[in-house]
Amino acid sequence: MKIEDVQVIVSSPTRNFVTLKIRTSDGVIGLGDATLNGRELAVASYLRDHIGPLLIARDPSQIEDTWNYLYKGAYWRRGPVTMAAIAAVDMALWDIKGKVAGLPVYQLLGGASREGCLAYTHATGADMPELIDSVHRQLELGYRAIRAQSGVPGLDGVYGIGRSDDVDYEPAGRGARPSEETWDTSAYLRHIPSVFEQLRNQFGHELPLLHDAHHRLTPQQAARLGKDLEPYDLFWLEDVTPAENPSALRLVRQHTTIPLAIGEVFNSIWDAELLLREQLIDFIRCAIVHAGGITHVRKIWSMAELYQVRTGSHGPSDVSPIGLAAALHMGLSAPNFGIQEHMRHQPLVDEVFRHAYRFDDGYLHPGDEPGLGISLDEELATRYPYECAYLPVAHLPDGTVHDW
Ligand code: CS2
Ligand code: MG
Repeated sequence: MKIEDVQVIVSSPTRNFVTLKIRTSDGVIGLGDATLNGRELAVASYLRDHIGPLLIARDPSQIEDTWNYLYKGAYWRRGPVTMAAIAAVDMALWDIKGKVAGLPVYQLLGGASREGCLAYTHATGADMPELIDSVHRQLELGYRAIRAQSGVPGLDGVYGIGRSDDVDYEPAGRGARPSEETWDTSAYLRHIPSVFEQLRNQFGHELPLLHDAHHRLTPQQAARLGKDLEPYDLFWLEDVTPAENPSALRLVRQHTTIPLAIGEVFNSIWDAELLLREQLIDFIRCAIVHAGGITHVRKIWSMAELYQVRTGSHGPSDVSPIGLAAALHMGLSAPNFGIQEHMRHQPLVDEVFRHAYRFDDGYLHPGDEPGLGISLDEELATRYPYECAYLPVAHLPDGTVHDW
């Protein structure tokens, strides 16, 4: 069997997705997610112009070899664009391997280690009453772990605070330029502990609560936030400092016992290596789509296992259902699975990407269809062409561009 056709489909059923479709000489189709929020077309070009032609006539069963061919062969390694493109090829090849074997991918990865993957979802509110309502809504939907994000008094809008439907949280509207948000770390640090105090008073101490700081703090500020939140027993505090400096977490770790999670912007095991080896984190959060696919993330997770670090795959709505399915097959089988992020996709997205995975009573299961368990309605997808959209840019009140 040989790879006969490689297609890149960029579509925007409510938001942009880049999808790779590989067809073999036996007519088996494999799908991969290559979505890089705000930089989608760069990955599409990498796949179309540089990777697609190299895949023709290769043996689709040689997943590891193809991964190394694309990674080592290019000379230019790593980076989100390269690694998302390689990830898409990798997912599609695992999908094909599962379909050929007649097995769901989790069976190829060693079989189930648990009955389902514990999921957390987002609750958001501009103020406390809104946030409490949002937590209630998510609990009613069946979630058993909640990430809580809140508005900050004095700031107009804070990234991650959703609109009313709890599904979208990026700024409404798309456009040729990113929107701008004002950020004030002092106001944030003063406010957030009281948010978790009120959530604990309202929902008790057993509900796992998570919080995302979006890389906006210095190590000293992160240490202070961790200490201030300790009484509220968070499941994790996410992305406290900018991700490209792993040693920043040494200082944070020295000062707080709050569990730390990081990794959604990582694209290689080398981003995680020091954090794992020095046990500076408790959860590794790489997205399968942004870190080289199943083949590479499996290595990151195996290294994490040695250091008692559990997984917490990135799974917001900009990861397509294909990327989420890949995370669930890995999550179901990995010994050190921790939790899976789950932001529901809009109904139209679920129509374009029909999926075998299901959410039930707080847990996600990848389903038992052969491969990843996703089928793409291409005709429907092409009715929604790409629209330019960016993540917002954060700046301080005086206009200085800020980390995020
Ligand atoms: C967030 C993401 O889900 C998360 O934890 O940090 O929403 C992230 O901001 C987006 O995926 C960026 O594309
Ligand atoms: Mg995050």
